[in-house]
Amino acid sequence: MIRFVTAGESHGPALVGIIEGIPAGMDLSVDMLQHDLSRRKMGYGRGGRMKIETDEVRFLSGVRRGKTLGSPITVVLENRDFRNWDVDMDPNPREGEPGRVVHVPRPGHADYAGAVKYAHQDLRNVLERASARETATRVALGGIARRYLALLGIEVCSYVLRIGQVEIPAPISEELLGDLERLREMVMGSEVFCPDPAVSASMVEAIREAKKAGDTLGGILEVRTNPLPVGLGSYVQWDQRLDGALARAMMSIQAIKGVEIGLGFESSRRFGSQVHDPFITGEGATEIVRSRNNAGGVEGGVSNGQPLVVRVAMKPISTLYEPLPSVDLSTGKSAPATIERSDICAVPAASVVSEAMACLTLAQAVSEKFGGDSVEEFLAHFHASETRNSIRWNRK
Ligand code: EPS
Repeated sequence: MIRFVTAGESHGPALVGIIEGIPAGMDLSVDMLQHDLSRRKMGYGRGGRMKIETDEVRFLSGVRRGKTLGSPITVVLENRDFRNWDVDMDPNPREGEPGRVVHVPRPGHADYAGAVKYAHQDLRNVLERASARETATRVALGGIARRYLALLGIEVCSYVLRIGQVEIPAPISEELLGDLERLREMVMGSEVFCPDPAVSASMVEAIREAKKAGDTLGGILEVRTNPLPVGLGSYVQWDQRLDGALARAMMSIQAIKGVEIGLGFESSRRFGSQVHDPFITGEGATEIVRSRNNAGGVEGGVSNGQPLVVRVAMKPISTLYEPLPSVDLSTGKSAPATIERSDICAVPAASVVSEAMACLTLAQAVSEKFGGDSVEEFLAHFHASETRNSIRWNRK
């Protein structure tokens, strides 16, 4: 079973993540994780913090000489900005030095509910952990999960479909969706990770306008895989459904407000005949294929051999440079919401984080199905299993 936790405050000394359940003998080095960590820092609309952080990852456990040990893997990412916050974030008591306290909650942020819940007087005690800085750790752990999935040939990618009112007008071509490498190149060629260059330019413009107005923007992104093995997840119990696990994983990302699988909400507007994906007999009547993928690769909570398609909606960042009305919790008087340095739009970054969460969730489902303490055992279990779209009774 694969489990993971993260720890660390946004301006504390470091971020830490632990993942266990990755089999022994898998090739793993920090270089393999660095590309995703760099991508997460990119995207037009990010704030000044991204120039400070390098997000270089270090292993503290679980890896030796480039191979996993089967023991828990610990990753650590230093917060370089801590040097500017060492008094405020000092773990030791500091009498008479309260640091930069925050008393006015930002509408839309965890500030208020978190302060009431944990009885904090200083909202910094909430916002430091609620911050999306934590997602750097998820991307590091997601990179480990990505390597694990790659052992089975599973690939995960993502792209941005909408920023505010600017949206890709037509579906991305099937040809491009079928070539994940090319799709990735197109995404990386865009400042906002949108594979359509013209739309990408309009998205950048929309973010620029929002910045000018002291406002922020959200958007929609999509995560997609190549065809998955059949049989990840299960219909037998509510908490084993793969779509349920993916929805939870995506909704756990800061500022995410909606998740759709495949056709998602659109399927509720159509007749069944326009929604469900017909079966077609393939080559030699031993294969079965589908004429479309409205299900997004999951039926009955089980992967069905099609690519997984998950769409994720992100709300606009809640720190506004033209702040909304709020209340100073220390005086009870009206006050504009606190302004903390922040991003204008973090949808491109969220696409990388969503990929990481998809990798982690799929890795959990893969390990549930195939198990294995070593890579050899894991692969032997996989090769002994029925995971292809086949007509079983015709195969002998
Ligand atoms: C964030 C506020 C900003 C973002 C941060 C998330 O941080 P700061 O207040 O230090 O400028 O840059 O994101 C990251 C640091 C990151 O690595 O993604 C927030 O309030 O959630």
